[in-house]
Amino acid sequence: IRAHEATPKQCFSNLFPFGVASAAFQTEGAWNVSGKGESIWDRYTHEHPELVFDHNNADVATDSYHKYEDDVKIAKQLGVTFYRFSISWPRILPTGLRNKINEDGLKYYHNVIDALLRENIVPVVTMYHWDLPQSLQDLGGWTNPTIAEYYVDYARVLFENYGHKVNTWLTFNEPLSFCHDGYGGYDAPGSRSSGFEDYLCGHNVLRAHGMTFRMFQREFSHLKASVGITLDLSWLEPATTSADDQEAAETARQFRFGWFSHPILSKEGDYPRVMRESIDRNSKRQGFFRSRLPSFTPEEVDMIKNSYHFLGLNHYTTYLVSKGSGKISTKPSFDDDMGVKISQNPSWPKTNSTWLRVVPWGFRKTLNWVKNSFNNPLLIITENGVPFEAGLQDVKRVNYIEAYLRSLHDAIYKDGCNVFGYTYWSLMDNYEWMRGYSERFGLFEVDYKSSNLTRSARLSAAFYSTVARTKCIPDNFNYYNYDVTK
Ligand code: PNW
Repeated sequence: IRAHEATPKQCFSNLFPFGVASAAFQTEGAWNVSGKGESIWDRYTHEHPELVFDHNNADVATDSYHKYEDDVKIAKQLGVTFYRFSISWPRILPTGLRNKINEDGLKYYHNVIDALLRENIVPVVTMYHWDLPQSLQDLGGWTNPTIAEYYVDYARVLFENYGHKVNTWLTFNEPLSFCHDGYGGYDAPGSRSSGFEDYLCGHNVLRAHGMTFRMFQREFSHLKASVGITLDLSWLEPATTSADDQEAAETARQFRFGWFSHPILSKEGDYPRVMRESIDRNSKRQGFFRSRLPSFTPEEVDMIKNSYHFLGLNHYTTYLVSKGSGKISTKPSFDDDMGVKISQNPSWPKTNSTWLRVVPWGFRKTLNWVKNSFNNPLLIITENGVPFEAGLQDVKRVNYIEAYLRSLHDAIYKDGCNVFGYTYWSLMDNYEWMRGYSERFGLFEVDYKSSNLTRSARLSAAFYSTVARTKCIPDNFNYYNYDVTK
């Protein structure tokens, strides 16, 4: 596109599905209701309210456990093709193990799925969106290798009960986030050690994912269903054109995305070479007898390689990468192993998240990088979204969505990226992990002060609804005459 040309109307194919997403812990509430077990996020936010930005917990959240029919109604109002939500492991298996199945929990998700199907909305199910049963964390959580078997048992319960109604499954949401930030940072379960536990977590998540995919192929091949995994990739752009910064940016992509995508999507399988070499080398320099990054057996490499029908991709923002100092501390860390400097350009527009700036061109670059690195795999955008202040006239959110959709459109129709489906995060405002209720990503605003947690359509809901129904990015969207209350 040349700058002087007016923006042409951009349409996606007639079948291109638009959806919205949510996650169990962020919306359901009812944390100890009807037999649900405690999750690591229940425990963490109850024990450490001081670590949550607004000191709140998700005991009620948007009360979707009781108000799921309202949620389905507003999704219907949008005219979306699908709704991506997650199942809470401890609501189904209160102790994490399948010796005790919570019938009320099973029933709840049947109700959600049936309500969606009645309205012709396709359910897309994430099996794990970070809310691990606390009793499994007491055994070491994702650092304990046995958890992979327990996860397969849980996944089997889901296929057995919902397999005839759900045909799109995601095993995990963003292992980078819950391994790096959870087992190496300040997310639940909290106080772990980076450069160690994050790698153990990643290793067992990859094993659990591969084993689940093979179990699905062996036991449920009669179901017409697809199984994938959601990974997050912020675009990582070299800070300058220097060869050093370009190499640093590629190293960062391999650490942050290749960590999980290379074992699953690459021809060779296993961890990216740069990750293996850097962590082996640093471990040796720090006096360890063996590498802090565990190794797969050749059988595991084969099991994990190609264990997907499609890849889910979450994309929000872009970072700049420059060469690191080459120094490492005696205390191990993922960041030292990656060994680069990451920043953002202060001129990029800010949002209500410190980590999220508006950089639409990064979306197209991300998709092209995935296309070129892994032979153009089938992708669904499982999350893209932005937080702004409360209020229904959210022009800034409309602008974000429009700009990112144009970038996506270019990636598909100019560059040939194999993307089928886009998901806005989120249907409505919800509990944003360590940021509590302070960050609002919703197309619908939630009034946390009202007794029934009223959901109200924002301007962005009207905009996104137009996109979802017409499959086109409107070139004449009227920002001011929409009655967002209808
Ligand atoms: C996602 N980053 O996490 C999660 O899947 C959602 O549950 C969450 O509500 C949403 O983003 C908004 O925060 C991310 O630093 C966390 O690029 C961090 C990043 C991206 C996604």
